[in-house]
Amino acid sequence: MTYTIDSAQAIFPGTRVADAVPNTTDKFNQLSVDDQLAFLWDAYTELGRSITPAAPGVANLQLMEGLLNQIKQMSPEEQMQVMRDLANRADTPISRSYGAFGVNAKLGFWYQLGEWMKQGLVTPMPAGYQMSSDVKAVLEAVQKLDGGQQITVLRNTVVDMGFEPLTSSQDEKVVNFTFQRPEPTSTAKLTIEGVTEPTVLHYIQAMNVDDIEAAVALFAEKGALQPPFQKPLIGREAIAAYLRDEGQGLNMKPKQGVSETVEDGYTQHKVTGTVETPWFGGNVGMNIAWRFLLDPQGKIFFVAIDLLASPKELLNLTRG
Ligand code: 45D
Repeated sequence: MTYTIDSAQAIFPGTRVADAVPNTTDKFNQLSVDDQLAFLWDAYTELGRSITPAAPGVANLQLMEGLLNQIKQMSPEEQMQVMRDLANRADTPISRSYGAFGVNAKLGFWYQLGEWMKQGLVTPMPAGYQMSSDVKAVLEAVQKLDGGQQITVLRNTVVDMGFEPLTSSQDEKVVNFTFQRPEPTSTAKLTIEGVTEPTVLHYIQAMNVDDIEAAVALFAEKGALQPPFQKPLIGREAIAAYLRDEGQGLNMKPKQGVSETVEDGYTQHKVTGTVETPWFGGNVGMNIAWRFLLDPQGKIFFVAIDLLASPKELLNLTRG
């Protein structure tokens, strides 16, 4: 048997991912638009406190300065309408501009609006809004999640906003929104308890210095990368575009793993540990598993990145 991307997805089937994240997102999507904005504002005033101010500070917001200033100058009613349009994915000029932003640009855009809301320059809520019991239920669901899961829910809502024409692709995204690494990454040799496979070690090392090219070169021509809760991205070009948008500034701290030879010279490796996003730095460590399948040439045929259900899952290295 040779592997296909489909069959590769089933390696290490005992891995328990954080289903609570898509479940909570579904509940969120069922709220009315004003309830969604109220939920987000509430969740953000809690979680936003642990955003490291240095992160957006070094990210370049000039990219969308025009758009942001336009919103700042609007009346509170107009500002509310912009936010409703974004949440509704309405086809408006602002919603289209936003839809063309990469993930970190979208987060940076809202970060700036959030700062202005705190300063009273942008309105956070519709006048006279009363929180519905539906919102309270979703807020309670979110409070039960761990920090990594909470910031993932928040991030997904930000990513889903705005209008994207069906023809838009990753390459057209405004991706030159980069982070400066606060401190040079340690040059100490990376070790993962239980895994010595060079391709796996090189992958993590390359990502930890934002060397996307080196990381992508480790993939097979038709290799695939499957981000948390998403379908696999297939081929080096798609993977590179994705990693340039979403993979920069991450601090990957793999701890332990397991390796084994499977069929036809393929090998599989499961590695667990934590990943920090530049937005939250050491304040939030996401519990992550990487499930690698390497081809007989030692190239990455498939890797899934999973957000784990609980810290206990970090120790689940069984093959079954
Ligand atoms: O008023 O090996 C709201 C890959 C509206 C690559 C707002 C990876 C209301 C390969 C929007 C709420 C990338 C897959 C205001 C590994 C409102 C690989 C503002 C994994 C003000 C390991 C909201 C990477 C704001 C991972 C400003 C797992 C919200 C990365 C800000 C995960 C939210 C990164 C932020 C995550 C959330 C980052 C900044 C989950 C950031 C989350």
